[in-house]
Amino acid sequence: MEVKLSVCLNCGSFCPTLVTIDKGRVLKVEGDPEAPIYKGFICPKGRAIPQQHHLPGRLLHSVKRLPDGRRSPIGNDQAIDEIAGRIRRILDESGPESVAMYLGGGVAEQHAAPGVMRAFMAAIGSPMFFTAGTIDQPGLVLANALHGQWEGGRVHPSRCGAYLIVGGNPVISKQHLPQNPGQQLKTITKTGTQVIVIDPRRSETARRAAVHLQIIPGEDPTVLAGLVHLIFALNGLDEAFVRENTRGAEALRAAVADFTPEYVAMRAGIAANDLIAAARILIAARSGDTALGVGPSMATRGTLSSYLALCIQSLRGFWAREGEPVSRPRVLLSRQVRKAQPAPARSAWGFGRHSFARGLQQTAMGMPTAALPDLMMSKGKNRIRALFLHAGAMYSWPDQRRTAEALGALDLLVMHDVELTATSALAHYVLATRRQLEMPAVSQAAEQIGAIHPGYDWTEPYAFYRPATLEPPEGSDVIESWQTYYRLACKLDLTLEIGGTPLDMEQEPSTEAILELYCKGSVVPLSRVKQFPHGGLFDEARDVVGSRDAACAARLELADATMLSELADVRAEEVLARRRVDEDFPFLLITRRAQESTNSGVRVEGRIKISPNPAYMHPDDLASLSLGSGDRVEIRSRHGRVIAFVAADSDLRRGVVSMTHGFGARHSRDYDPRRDGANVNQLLSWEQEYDRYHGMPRMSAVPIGVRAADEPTEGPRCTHGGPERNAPGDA
Ligand SMILES: Nc1nc2c(c(=O)[nH]1)N[C@H]1C(S)=C(S)[C@@H](COP(=O)(O)OP(=O)(O)OC[C@H]3O[C@@H](n4cnc5c(=O)[nH]c(N)nc54)[C@H](O)[C@@H]3O)O[C@H]1N2
Ligand SMILES: Nc1nc2c(c(=O)[nH]1)N[C@H]1C(S)=C(S)[C@@H](COP(=O)(O)OP(=O)(O)OC[C@H]3O[C@@H](n4cnc5c(=O)[nH]c(N)nc54)[C@H](O)[C@@H]3O)O[C@H]1N2
Ligand code: SF4
Ligand SMILES: [Mo]
Repeated sequence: MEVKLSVCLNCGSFCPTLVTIDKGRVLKVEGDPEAPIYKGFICPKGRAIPQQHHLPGRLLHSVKRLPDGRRSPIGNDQAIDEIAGRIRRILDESGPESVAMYLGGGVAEQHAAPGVMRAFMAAIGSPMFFTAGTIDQPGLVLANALHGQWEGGRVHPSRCGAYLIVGGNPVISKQHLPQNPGQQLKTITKTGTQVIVIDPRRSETARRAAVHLQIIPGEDPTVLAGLVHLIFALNGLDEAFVRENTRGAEALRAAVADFTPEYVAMRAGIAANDLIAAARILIAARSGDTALGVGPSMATRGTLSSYLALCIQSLRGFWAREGEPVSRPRVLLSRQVRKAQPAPARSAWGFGRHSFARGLQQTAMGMPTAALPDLMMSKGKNRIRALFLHAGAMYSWPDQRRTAEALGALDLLVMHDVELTATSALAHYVLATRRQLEMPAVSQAAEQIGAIHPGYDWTEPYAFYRPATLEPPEGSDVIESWQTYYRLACKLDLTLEIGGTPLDMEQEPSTEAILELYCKGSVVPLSRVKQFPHGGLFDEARDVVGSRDAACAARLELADATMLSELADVRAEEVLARRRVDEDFPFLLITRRAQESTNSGVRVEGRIKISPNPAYMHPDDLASLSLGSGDRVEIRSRHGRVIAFVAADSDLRRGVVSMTHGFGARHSRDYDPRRDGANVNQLLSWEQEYDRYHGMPRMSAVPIGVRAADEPTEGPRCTHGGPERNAPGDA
């Protein structure tokens, strides 16, 4: 028996762990008490790694789907040979744009993969690289472009007097408080940070807030505009900061003039005094920060909500000033000079590819995922014929039926997986993949995400490197995702480049060598980080915000024309028509993450109790429908229906139903809502009130109806007869 240091990759927290192993069997995973920052923290998903690792249905060999639908095992060398042949033919016949790649949650544990995936696409000359970023919080990135960025970065949490959390629940999701979030929240509130939470649910995070605005879903732009209005009305501007660093304050003041506390309260279903209390916290604080989760993003108008949050920060001067600590110090990335000055606004769209259905286009967040199903089903020249898919699309994309149709229309679908899921069951080739304990991991992965999304990374100069903890099972033939793309490139006579350095295409590099290349020029050399097996804090990477350039004339934009015109639309619209609730669809469905799962990829069956995804409702709403906790229900939207079961949750606003995504019928298994959990994405459509630019549709604040459903007479049944039915030949 031995105990090895490792790290959990089941979410973006990267908790350091101690793994007890006996003869290749993982017996126990605990938090590492000696690791800095985390203080031994670990959640149930980390403790369940032994069950996850020894999943009974694990793919130990790749499989190929035969034309008649049966599957046969195939060696990885043979599989890659065949895939290369098919890709070469598709490239010859239809050109590079007919080959696409989608990077989603599937690569979360494959730290070497994203860079090699991008290098492969660059080498074949295809721009069709899509990511989950456009069904997550694309508005954060677009709003940053429109507002301009403060080069000094955000305020370090230890200095925040106010912290505004909008539609996120870090205590469970860890997004925005990525290390031991409960402890982090306790520490900041103890040292004087006042937390404001805007959420239709009294979430685990909202419970600790000084002010909780329990709004009607979808009203974030209204409430944020109301806060901006009050900052002006109560003379809460940081006048010097606004004068020196922004433009458009007067236009913004005019644009929010009608978002009075009375109007906002009436529309968002909150008390005007609570809104005023929240504004007073923001105004009284000398410094602060805002954090947006997926709630406002999925309820549409995520760019506008993100933009208004940035405006609040700039009106209040909530940015790291000269001499203050850099809030996300770089360790395994190269040093970035941080100055106390604005970088000017830039285009968020309109610069890239426009040739997508419904006017969708490439934006600052990349290619629009919403365009992918259309492209796969296109009969035209723009058809995508081959897709490398790293995600649980059948669970996580809106409209499962369309997803199945689109994936089914491909000439070649290649997936990596650790088991056959409803998604990988559709692939022509499923490449059996190494699991997290079988690959090295490095904190740079989170630093990279943190450079795009402020909810990840560390606010101290922390870094870790962990070698693989154990070898794959004997007799298995499993691969890492990056190796697929490297080996395909070799067969296609392509040279891959990482950061300008060509890879050796004769001798396959090790994963370590790939990670070394990613860390080239980092503030702290990777070799030094490797000397700290528990992970370390690297004081030489601490940094302070430098002074402003004398010549800097850039300003943060408070009055972007598109944003202010969207805000005017919000104020002018008929609220109930916009909300689209009526007699048939009286409830609003919202998102929530659960402690026991991460998206569709992490659902460990066995020791921990799986949350089977109940539809949470307020007890009074249940009573009004004569329903009780545990009752089976049919949930309908204007686009689909699912069978689920309800549970009482008095923390919800009335009229709201809260469920988790990523659940649904498992491959080759009849569907039982109490065991599998309903797939909420069957209720969504790509075309429902989609964002004009990046295409993300309405995925929260979705109007639904709920009614009692009969219990099945003879055990579980596949109620949506969908594509996740057994493929012919499955045992
Ligand atoms: N209704 C609703 N829908 C949502 C959301 C929501 O809040 N509500 N959230 C959205 C958000 S924010 C996101 S980020 C997406 C996340 O959704 P996805 O991007 O789909 O991520 P996962 O579901 O985690 O994908 C995990 C799956 O990827 C596949 N996979 C591919 N390559 C690999 C690999 O190399 N290794 C492994 N282990 N698996 C691989 C496996 O089938 C695995 O089960 O969902 C989005 N969908
Ligand atoms: N345990 C676990 N952790 C995860 C994940 C997971 O699946 N499980 N997924 C990871 C991923 S991919 C992501 S992107 C992050 C997401 O991290 P978060 O954004 O923190 O995720 P959620 O828990 O879905 O929080 C969304 C919150 O928004 C609220 N909400 C819903 N609609 C609205 C609305 O219209 N307005 C407002 N103001 N609030 C609304 C919901 O009640 C909920 O509390 O989490 C990551 N971490
Ligand atoms: S799943 Fe849990 S243990 Fe694993 S990294 Fe996330 S918070 Fe830590
Ligand atoms: Mo996400």
